[in-house]
Amino acid sequence: MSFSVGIVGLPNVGKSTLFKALTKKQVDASNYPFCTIDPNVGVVAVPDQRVDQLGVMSKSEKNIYTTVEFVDIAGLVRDAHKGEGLGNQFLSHIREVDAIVHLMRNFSDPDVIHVEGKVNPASDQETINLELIFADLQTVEKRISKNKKDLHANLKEAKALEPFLEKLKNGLESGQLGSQLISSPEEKILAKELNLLTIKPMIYVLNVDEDKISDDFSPEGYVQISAKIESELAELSSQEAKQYLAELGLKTSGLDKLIQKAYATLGLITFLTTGPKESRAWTITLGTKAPQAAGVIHTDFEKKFIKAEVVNWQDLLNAGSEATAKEKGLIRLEGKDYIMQDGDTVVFKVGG
Ligand SMILES: Nc1nc2c(ncn2[C@@H]2O[C@H](COP(=O)(O)OP(=O)(O)OP(=O)(O)O)[C@@H](O)[C@H]2O)c(=O)[nH]1
Ligand SMILES: [Mg+2]
Repeated sequence: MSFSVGIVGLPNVGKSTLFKALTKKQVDASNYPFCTIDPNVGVVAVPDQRVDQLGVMSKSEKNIYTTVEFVDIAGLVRDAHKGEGLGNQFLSHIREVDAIVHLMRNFSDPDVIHVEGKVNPASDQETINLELIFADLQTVEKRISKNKKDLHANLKEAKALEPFLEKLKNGLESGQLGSQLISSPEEKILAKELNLLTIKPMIYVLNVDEDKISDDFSPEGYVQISAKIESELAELSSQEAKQYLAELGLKTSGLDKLIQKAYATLGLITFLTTGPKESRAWTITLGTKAPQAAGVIHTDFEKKFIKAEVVNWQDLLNAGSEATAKEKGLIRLEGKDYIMQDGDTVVFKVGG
C-alpha cells in the first residue's frame, strides 16, 4: 500500500522546488511501473533505517522501502475558481490523493515575487483554503443538479443523498471545510464518493528561510522545511547529506519530517519482513489485524493465513538473528485477531 500526497499553494511558494528535490532520487522504475508516467507525479521511497539495519543483519540481496507518491500542480491564486491565474482545473489532478500538503511561503527572498505582494502565510492559507472550498462547491453543485434529475426519476438513493448535499452546500458556502461538515461514517463514505478536496487530511507546511529552519513544528503546529535546503540535500550522497544536516543543526530532513507527519495524520504504521532475499517495509493502517497485513504482501495470504511469528524489529536486531531470537523466546506466535504494531517484524505462516 502506497499513499499519495498532492501539493497545493500559491504560485512561487516553492512547490516545484520541493517536489523536484523530494523526487530526485526516484525509486527504481522497474519496481514501480507508475513511476514516470507524468513529470508532475513522482514516487519517493520512504527512508527507513529499520530496513537498512535488518538488511545488514540478514545479508539481504536488496532492501525495499514503502513509497509515497507526490503530485505537483500549478499554483492557485485568489479567485482561481473564477478563472484567475491558471484557473483551478489542475485540482482535478489531486482529486484522488490521500492527503494534501498545503505549502505556504515563509521565506523572505526579495528576488522571488510574491503574488500577493508580501510574505504572509496566514493570509495565503486562507486564500488557498477558500479556493479549495470553492472547487468543492462546484463539485457539490454539479452533483445537486444531477441529483435533481434522479429525484424526478424517483431514485431512492437520490432522496437519501439530498439533505447531505444541501448540508455540504450550505457549509461550504459559509466557508467551512468539508471535513468540518461530516458527522457520521455514512456521510464520510458519501463525501469520499464525491472526491471532495476539503475532506482530505491537510498537512500544513511552511517553506522557511534556510537560516531559520529547525526540527520543531512552528508555533501553529506546522511542519517547517526549506525547499532550498532540500534541493541541496538531493544532490548529496546519504553520508554527505547526514553531515550537512548536522552542520545545519538538524536531525531530520524535510522529507523525513513530511513523511512522519503524513503517517501520523493518515494513521499509518509500518511492519517489516527480512530474509536473505530482501528486507522490506510495508505500510498498513493503524488497527490492521495480522491476516489483513498478510494480504498486503499477497492477496492470497489473507485467506490462507494460519498464524504470524512476530518480533519487534529492535529485539530481533539485538538478538542478531532469527534463530537466536527464537532461542531466547522473543518470537511470539500470534493468531488472526492480533493487531499489528509499528515496527513488528513478521513471518506469516499460510496454508496451501
Ligand atoms: N530563497 C528561496 N527561494 C526559493 C525557495 N523555494 C523556492 N524558491 C524560489 O522561488 C521560485 C519559485 O519556486 P517554485 O518551486 O517554482 O514555486 P511553485 O510554488 O512551484 O510555483 P508555481 O508552479 O508557479 O505555482 C524559484 O525561483 C525558486 O528558486 C526557498 O526555500 N528559498
Ligand atoms: Mg510549480
